[in-house]
Amino acid sequence: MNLFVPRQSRLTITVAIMLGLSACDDASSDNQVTDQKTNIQAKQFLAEAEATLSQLSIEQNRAEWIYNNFITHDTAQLAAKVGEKRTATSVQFATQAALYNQTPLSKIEKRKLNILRSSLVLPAPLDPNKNAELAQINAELNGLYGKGKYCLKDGRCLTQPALSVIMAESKNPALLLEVWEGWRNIAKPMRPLFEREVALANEGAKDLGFKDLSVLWRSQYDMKPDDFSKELDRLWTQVKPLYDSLHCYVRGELNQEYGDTIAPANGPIPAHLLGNMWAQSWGNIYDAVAPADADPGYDITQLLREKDYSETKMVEQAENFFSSLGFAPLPETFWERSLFTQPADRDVVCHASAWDLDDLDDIRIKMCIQRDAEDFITIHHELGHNYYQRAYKNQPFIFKNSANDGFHEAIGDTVALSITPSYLQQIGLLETVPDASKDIGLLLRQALDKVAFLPFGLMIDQWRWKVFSGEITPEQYNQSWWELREKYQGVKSPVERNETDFDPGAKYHVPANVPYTRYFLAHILQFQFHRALCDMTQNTGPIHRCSIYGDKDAGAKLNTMLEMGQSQPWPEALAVVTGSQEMDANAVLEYFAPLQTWLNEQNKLANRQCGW
Ligand code: X8Z
Ligand code: ZN
Repeated sequence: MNLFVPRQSRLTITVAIMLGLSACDDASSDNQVTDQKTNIQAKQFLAEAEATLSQLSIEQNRAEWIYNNFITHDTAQLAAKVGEKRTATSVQFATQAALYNQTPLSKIEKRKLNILRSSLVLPAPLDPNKNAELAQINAELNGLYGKGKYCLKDGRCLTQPALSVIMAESKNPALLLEVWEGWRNIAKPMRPLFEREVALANEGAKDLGFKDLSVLWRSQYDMKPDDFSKELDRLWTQVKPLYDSLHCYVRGELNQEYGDTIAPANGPIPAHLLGNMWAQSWGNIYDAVAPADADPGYDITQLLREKDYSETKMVEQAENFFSSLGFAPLPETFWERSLFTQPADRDVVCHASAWDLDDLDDIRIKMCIQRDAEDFITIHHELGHNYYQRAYKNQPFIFKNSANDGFHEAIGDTVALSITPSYLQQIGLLETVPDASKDIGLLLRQALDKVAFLPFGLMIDQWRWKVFSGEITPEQYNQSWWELREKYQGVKSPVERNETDFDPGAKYHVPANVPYTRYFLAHILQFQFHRALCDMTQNTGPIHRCSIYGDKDAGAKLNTMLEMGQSQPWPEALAVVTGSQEMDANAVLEYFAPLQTWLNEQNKLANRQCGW
């Protein structure tokens, strides 16, 4: 098999290197590159790759920023054009990186080459026409999501943030169902585009020597792809009993609220009743399921409104938290260039994101902030990305990333775990800190967001990996989606679905092609980070009452890990903060231990049959 390698003499590569070797496989005797590369060539190659890619990255960031803030036909074309160029170049470098398998290299060089080879999430085939087609599809899918609207029976046409407010606040099951179903109409036209995207990206992954895109995505964790899958199973097994208890309790309470017809006492929970468009986190139904005698008696949404917090003030408050840990304030340009509120006059991608335009200091967020608790937490989440980006800005380009993608998603959430009652009191949002008798309420509120999320965080890529590997065919897209939703989350569609629907496309990360397992990892890691950082503070109470607010030592420890970027395997980075090299869901279990006991008691008292 001949492989076209630009700017190289033609090289013969055995089929073994083309197929099935993951990025963490060391050079083996199977990988026979006829033209042995020297270490000097490797150094030159890496220098060229970093210089070229870093320039292209900035160019693409700017085009994407404009497209995401101003969705039009023309901005889509400009974004696709730059995407095409960047992907073609990245694919070239990734292909060439594989040629140094037998070259004597330092650890750092080896790591850089591995990252170059395996960090694409949407690899294009070598054929330039197919690359252009893929870039076009990618931009189109993003646009379809960003422009998505549903016009209600009452005549109002709403975009995603407004529809989500209804899902969060309404207790009218007919309205919830209408909005739930209506939003999913935006995804139907995505189906053929997605199918083609998968075919092209799979071909791209094969061109790079991976069996399929699933193997490539799972090759980004410093371990063999199948070992990574096993690692996920292990973590999920650890937390599943806690999830089951929560599911059982919530289903019972919803049954009381809505009755047997709408919310049956057994089986999976209908997905439109959980306070969220995707039933991914359930904090918004806290009121409906709250324990009567342990409610802490405050609600952050209400507090923000009472104190008249503007969107900007919400961001300033989050910045203040990071400043209290010793992080330098955000630059002026952050405030000038970020998007905080949804513009009335144009389509934008409202899904919250954090950006690093120049890979140095031009950090920004883009969000259509709602003045509620959920978005107050999300702002911390986004700033976590920005502080991470700024912390690793002095790393070489290839290492300007998080230890693994779960780390990037975990930092802001870790900080947000410190939004405790006493923190809220310290910043003047809350008058009185509820006493220990209200802990179950506090923990339940947190579990509805964090524990409920776990199976959702896992199932999205369980679905996508099977799609990529061909185990799920296009004719089974929607049915298999709901099978996995039921298997992992114990939720079901409230209405009959069929294969003209494409429900995965109604979740941002599918059309945007953002891997999702990162959020599952983040939901485990953030509790490990929180526990470890709390151990450094004066905190003596339970871990869920601990806030690291104002603790410069904790901040410095966190920063040490952030500064490393992706320069070391993630277990090393994890050990910097936690002292351990293992991901471990015990921190989640410890945090929620009193709640789990309470949930089990409640389920027993109410004689509930758990499971689905
Ligand atoms: O997409 C996000 C962030 C941007 S990275 C807002 N999250 C996931 C989601 O919204 O589905 C954060 C939690 C999970
Ligand atoms: Zn994020």
